[in-house]
Amino acid sequence: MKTTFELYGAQTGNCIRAAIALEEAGLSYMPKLVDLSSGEHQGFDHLALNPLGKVPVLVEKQDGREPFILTQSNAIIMYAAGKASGRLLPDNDRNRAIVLERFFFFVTDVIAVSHAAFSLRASDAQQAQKILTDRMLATFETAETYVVHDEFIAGQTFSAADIAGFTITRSVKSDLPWPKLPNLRRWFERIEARPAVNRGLQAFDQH
Ligand SMILES: N[C@@H](CCC(=O)N[C@@H](CS)C(=O)NCC(=O)O)C(=O)O
Repeated sequence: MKTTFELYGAQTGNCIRAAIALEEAGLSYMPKLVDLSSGEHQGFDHLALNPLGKVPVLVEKQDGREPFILTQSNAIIMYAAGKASGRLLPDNDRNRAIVLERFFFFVTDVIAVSHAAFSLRASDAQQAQKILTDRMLATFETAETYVVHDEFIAGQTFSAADIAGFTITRSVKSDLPWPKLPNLRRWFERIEARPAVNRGLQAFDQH
């Protein structure tokens, strides 16, 4: 049965994480650029895919079946992992649990706090924004401990935890206290050099 994937998205951390997961899982897909600046994500066609009017959205098409539509970047990463037999999530229970522990560390303790701080940017709540930003930046000292002895965030192999860590590290790169994070710096450069990561970073460049 022929299967095709389309990934609707834009040049944002959530979309790039989804694209990197598909790339690292070895799934070929067609990136579909959604123009957020013109409000395309609030148009009829996009709302039919995601009534929340958000990206990314993954659409899986198979001959003779209704398209399968999946929203939420983290669900897309997990779906890609399920199709990649051990490449993003290890088969071993304990190894998988550690990957999930660190994946959710980045998703809930770092990315969510960063988004909360960002959402206050246009408000008068500058003090609250600073508290959240400082708390988010401080979490990178925990991330540093993950890569003191291991090459990747959750052990000796690349995983979904590296994907979650990479895009947020990239987006706050200029604000991080790098002298305190020497192992994290080496990890970041290692991830940045991966061909699949590079393809994911460029997925929404010119499509
Ligand atoms: N929790 C969602 C968040 C999706 C989200 O907020 N996407 C942003 C781009 S990163 C978006 O579509 N923004 C347009 C808008 O909210 O109007 C996910 O992880 O996919």
